[in-house]
Amino acid sequence: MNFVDEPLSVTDPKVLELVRAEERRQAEKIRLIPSENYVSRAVLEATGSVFTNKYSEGYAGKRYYEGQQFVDPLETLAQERACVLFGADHANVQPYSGSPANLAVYFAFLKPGDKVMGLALPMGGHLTHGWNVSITGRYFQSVQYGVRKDTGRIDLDEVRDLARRERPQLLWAGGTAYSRLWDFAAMAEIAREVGARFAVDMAHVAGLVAGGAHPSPVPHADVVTTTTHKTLRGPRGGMFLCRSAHAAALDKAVFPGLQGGPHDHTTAGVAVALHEASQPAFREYAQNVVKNAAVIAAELMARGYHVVSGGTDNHLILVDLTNKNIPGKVAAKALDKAGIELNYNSVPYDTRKPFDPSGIRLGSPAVTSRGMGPTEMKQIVAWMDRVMSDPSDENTARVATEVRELTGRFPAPGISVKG
Ligand code: DSN
Repeated sequence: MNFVDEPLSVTDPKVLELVRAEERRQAEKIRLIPSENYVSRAVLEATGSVFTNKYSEGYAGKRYYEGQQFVDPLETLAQERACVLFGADHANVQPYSGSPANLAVYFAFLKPGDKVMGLALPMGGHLTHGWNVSITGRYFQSVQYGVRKDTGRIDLDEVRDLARRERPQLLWAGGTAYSRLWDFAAMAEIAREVGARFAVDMAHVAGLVAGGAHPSPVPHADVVTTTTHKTLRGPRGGMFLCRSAHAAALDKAVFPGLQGGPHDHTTAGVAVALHEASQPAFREYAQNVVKNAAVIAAELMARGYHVVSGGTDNHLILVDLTNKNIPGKVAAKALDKAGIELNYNSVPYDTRKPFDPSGIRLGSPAVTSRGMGPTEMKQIVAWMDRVMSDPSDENTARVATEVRELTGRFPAPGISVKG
């Protein structure tokens, strides 16, 4: 047999071993990183398909390579599904991930040196919304808004005042550690008043928007960007949705502006995920994500934890551990040993450094995809509290045993091994 026909177990057992180990890890752990999830077996299958062999620079009907008989209908199907699901005029499913999708917005709408305004990274924003270490904060002037110290929430009066003073050309809404609803209509109004384009990065909440568990930014924004792998539960990828008037400029910014050939195997997985997201079961999942996050936040607060902004409206919870005398990183590492995976994170006005911050960030998408509900959320918070109160190896080992018993009862989607 030619080596190309051998299974992975024969060609590269080392890699297979790592794949199996990662499957087991994902099955055995309680995964609470709010930007992660489990894709379905169908999404895995489509993403691992022979579309990985194809080049297709260009767009359907106008490619720079031959052999597009099946790529064109695939990409068109994904675009149509995205437009129907989110009520958009136009969708582009080619961005490799969220950051390239966001860069396309800059390339389409701004010139280097123009001004961008977004939520600051330490306040819950994203690097690509103008933060200084990102190309978006280096090649563009950037002004950043924050959240109020007393409420942990965005104050629209402050955003409006800053926008009036600074007159940015681009205003971003959206973030990575903001647990409250955005008033997209009000943000759009501010952008209109100062003559800025209004872009929304809905990467974290795209699945909630699709499932009707979060207001949609699509009617309000010039462009909406997203990743496809967070709450939306697709393969790792990116996408944007926009009005027809902006479609040509934004498409051109993705290709040939920023990228070469789209990852057609990812497009296949995205198409499947968009189909799944249009089903009634996905609406139920989205509602349950929000319900589960609310239970986690309430249980943490009942145990004296400082949940930033006093709760959550979405899938995400940000906790300031200062009053518990345990740094975020120490907590996250002890919890990981106990089989509870989340990430250490800066909190607004953090006095500690980003690599050793005061907080942790967690969320409910992956555990909800496993079918866990309020009872399990309460149990998870009880375990978290036990670990953070006593991060010793003996204690984390005891909790890890109990965690594995729970995860064994909730099979991980797309993974055949038992927990
Ligand atoms: N890295 C993503 C997150 O974890 O939120 C944002 O890009």
